[in-house]
Amino acid sequence: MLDILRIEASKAAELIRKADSVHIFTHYDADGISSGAILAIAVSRLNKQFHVTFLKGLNTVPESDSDLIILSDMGSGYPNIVSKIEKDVVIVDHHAPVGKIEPLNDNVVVHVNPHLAGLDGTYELCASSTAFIVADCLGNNDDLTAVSIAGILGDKQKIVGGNEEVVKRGLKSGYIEVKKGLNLHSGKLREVLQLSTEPFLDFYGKDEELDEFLKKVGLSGEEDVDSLSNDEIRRLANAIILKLLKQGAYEGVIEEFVGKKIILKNELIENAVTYTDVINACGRATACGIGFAICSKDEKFLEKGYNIWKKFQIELLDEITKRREEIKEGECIRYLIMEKAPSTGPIATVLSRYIYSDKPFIAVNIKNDSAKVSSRANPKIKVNLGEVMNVAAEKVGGRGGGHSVAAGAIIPADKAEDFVKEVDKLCCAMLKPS
Ligand SMILES: [Mn+2]
Repeated sequence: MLDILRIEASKAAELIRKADSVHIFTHYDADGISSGAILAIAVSRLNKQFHVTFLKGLNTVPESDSDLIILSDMGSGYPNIVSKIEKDVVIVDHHAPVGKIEPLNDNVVVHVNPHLAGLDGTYELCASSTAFIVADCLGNNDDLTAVSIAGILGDKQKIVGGNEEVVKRGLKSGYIEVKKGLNLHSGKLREVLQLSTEPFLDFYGKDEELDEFLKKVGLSGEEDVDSLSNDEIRRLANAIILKLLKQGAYEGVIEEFVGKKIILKNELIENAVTYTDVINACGRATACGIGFAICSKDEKFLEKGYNIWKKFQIELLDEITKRREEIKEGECIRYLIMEKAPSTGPIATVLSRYIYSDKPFIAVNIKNDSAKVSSRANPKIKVNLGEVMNVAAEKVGGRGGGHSVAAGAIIPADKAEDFVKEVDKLCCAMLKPS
């Protein structure tokens, strides 16, 4: 199924082989960091020089002294910028391509994107699994299938289609293993349950509740999650499912964490969930280089990475605890208007998936003149938030869009209340058509 994508990937490989030095510009999230690492490692194995720059977005024309520019996890949506690059360019991206790229002079642009190969780039191929296809054309890089897991999980994609082919290769070559178990972090059970946000079990700062929960399950909390017996895992899984349903979680989250556990046999962090979260936290903490070093198996940075992740997790949990008190209810939505909060998306994701899964959830974060909006729903709620964000934002002089269950907007700060009212109205119209 990846034949057409491979044709473009082999053209990319040809350009890379021709260059003596390569400059990779990549996104700062887990998919960006891991795809950048896959490409950099594959390039370095050909004894070529490489540079990596992490970006929040492609806002200006990237400049470099290297022979070739690679844009990773970005580029497909910015034909005007790509068309101004004064070098040969390889794009390795999975975002929907927009417009037409017109290379300067006789420069060559190779565009490796699942959408252009008739494949699904939303759930079935991310930048890092696409980057693996390019790496695969450059030599034997089967070990990098494990690195691509960080992008697949980080972008909340599924292990189906193209991703599944990449993972299968990893399984076959022994770099990835899938075991029965729970998709929880590794570590001491008590701490894992308390700090977990996927799933969010609402035990943070609630020691007594956690003690009682552990007592019922018949565990002390001092156990290492990875060495629990099958029977203990079964008891723990049942108790967690019950807890999730009681606290209002969306049922779909249950199948995500029960059943399979992905192990990365040769990576610094074997637990795929922890591996992904550590890299993601490094990106969010503007420490992309540390995430990159972990993908490159540089042990010196492992402890730093763990510390960044733990700090990130605790800050997120503190923020969730604080903001929960401030949630308001519209007719058909729940919403939160915050000022200068450290993040918007992660709060909206956790609260909408694990506590308030019955209505669309809108988080507005006002920062100076503008406000950033993140909205979340699940397949059980029949709304299209991408459309809602688009229409409501335009009405107040902003812009928005996205997927049906996860979308965002940027609006003028003084229009936050008007915007929320408009969103409520639009959601009601979709939920209760007259
Ligand atoms: Mn991505």
